[in-house]
Amino acid sequence: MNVTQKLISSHLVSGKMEPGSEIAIKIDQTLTQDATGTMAYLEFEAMGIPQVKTELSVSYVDHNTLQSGFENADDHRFLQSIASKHGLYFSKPGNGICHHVHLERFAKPGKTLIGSDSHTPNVGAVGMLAIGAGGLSVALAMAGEPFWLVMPKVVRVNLTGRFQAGVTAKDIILEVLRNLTVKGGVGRVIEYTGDALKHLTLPERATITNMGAELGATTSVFPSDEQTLAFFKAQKREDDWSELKADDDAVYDEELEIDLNKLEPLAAAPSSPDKVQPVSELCDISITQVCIGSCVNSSLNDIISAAAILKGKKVHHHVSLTLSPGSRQVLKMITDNGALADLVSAGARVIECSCGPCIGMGQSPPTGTVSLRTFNRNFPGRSGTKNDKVYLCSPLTAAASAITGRITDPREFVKEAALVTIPEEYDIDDSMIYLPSDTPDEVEIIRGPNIQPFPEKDALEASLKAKVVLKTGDNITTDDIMPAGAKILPLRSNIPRISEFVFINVDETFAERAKALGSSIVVGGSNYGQGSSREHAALAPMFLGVKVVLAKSFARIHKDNLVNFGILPLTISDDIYDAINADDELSFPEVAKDIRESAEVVMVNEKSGKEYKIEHHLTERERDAILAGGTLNFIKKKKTS
Ligand code: MIC
Ligand code: SF4
Repeated sequence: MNVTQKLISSHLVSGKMEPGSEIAIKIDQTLTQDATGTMAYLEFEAMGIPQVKTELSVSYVDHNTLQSGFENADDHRFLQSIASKHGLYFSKPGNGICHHVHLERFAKPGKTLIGSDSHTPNVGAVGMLAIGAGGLSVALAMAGEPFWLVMPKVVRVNLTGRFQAGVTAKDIILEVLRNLTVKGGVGRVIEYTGDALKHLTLPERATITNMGAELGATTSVFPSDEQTLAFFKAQKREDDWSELKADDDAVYDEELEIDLNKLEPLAAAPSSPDKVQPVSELCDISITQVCIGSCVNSSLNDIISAAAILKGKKVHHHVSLTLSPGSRQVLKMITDNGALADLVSAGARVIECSCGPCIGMGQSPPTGTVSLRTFNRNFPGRSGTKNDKVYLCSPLTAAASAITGRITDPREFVKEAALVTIPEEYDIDDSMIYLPSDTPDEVEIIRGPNIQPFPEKDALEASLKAKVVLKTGDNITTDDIMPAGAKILPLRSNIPRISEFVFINVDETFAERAKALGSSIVVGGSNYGQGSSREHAALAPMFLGVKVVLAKSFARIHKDNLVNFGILPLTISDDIYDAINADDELSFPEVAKDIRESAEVVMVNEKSGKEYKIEHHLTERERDAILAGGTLNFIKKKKTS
């Protein structure tokens, strides 16, 4: 077996390990972050389970850290109190980005993790099966329920050779994205093998598994080997380590070879992580901003290597350079070893250890200019500036460019290939991680006015007739559906208010029109709902009356979220897509019966009078959820019957 199959088979509770069939796995660990966490805990509360049933569950605060009103601060207090009451660890704001801290302090080879954030696969670096999911799926896992997924194909990415000067782990994942695109990982786990692993440290592996999310992959995974052991020793967690390797005769469904000797510095051009080009072809593009940080590239080594380039130099006068370290551990260590002083002397603006500019929480770039970021996503408008031009690159490319004021090949500054190493000992201080209460009955949950109950939904109607409120193209992201940023993120705990912003950057009349229609349908192209795990991209449209999404294909997490909240996701052919226009009225005369009893749903375009039969591809579990008006309704129904 390969590593993926070993991880799945040791946790399998239902189904067969045949690619494409539905399986359920036992979940050992969960994580949430604040922007998705408040809803996840409200959902968990609704299940009436006093203590989490996982081996470990952690609640992090790292996204909504800008407190420009009461909302975020109130949400933090809610999260802290609910963690204490229900048996969760709580990582305080300032302690770091969830994926980073989880890698340092909690990840364990051989275990499973689901997290309400799409970059949860970050800790696949240690040889665990770590999957991003909607908040409700995480709440269910905390309640002891298994996690359902489609058995993935396993793609082997074989890494050979050694990095040349100026080339890093970020360039590996950009090369994988160039090859496979943002849809190439759908229904797949990306498993890394090869000689080059000997030299690839854990934080470098995490850069690769983290950004595997941009492939649409279920997750990415490395074996647990000597490098893994070295990392666990340095984190003083040697006892948490165990070996996990693929069998010598392991088979894979697909293969990709990458020779590190031939790799050069790469960058993803605006506005998709797979628009990858060699940095050498982008040189001379003038920039106004460089951001170093985000969960994909904010490790100790990432920052030290950027600081080494900037040491003794000054940031170009047209450029604003920001730094957001991945964790307090990293911040403390760059303070002690002088790298922070080098960066500050060069002119860096230091932001706290959080997601920050990555999710548009401040630092939106100036209009019409280029921002160069070490991040993992450059979806349109995500930076908070309309028509933004964000390029994604490695910390070396970022540092070199900050000096010159234009996109710069780091090989202008880095002449020799350096072997990345990790310290023998990291600086361990878990004092900003709080343990759950010993006396949970005495803990009072603190709810500010921002926390609103989540909306109820009725069971699926017997028949449906509704207008197409919006028709979109391919690769619609959850940032398009439910934008984030400093203004909208604080409303994550308040569905009625956040719903006013659905599709606002695509069509600012969307919310108003959808509400006026009462019931409506959205039509999308392929890879609809790529990107984030935010269930608000399903919950808020559901609140506005969206009943069905017709798309050529769906991103995995978003499809689960639609089902979880009772919106019917139907996969349509190119011909059907072409035959539907915005404003058309579509009817589903016997939708509930079709879903209950048949593999197809009948749809009529009332305008043209044409009838279509659409295969719904729903599993039995998904059918039950859709018929009940969502997973939570289904669970409640099951409990009372
Ligand atoms: C993101 O990178 O888009 C986020 C913000 O981390 C999201 C979660 C969210 O929307 O709260 C994700 O990746 O799942
Ligand atoms: Fe935070 Fe950005 Fe990572 Fe999402 S991708 S978890 S917003 S740092």
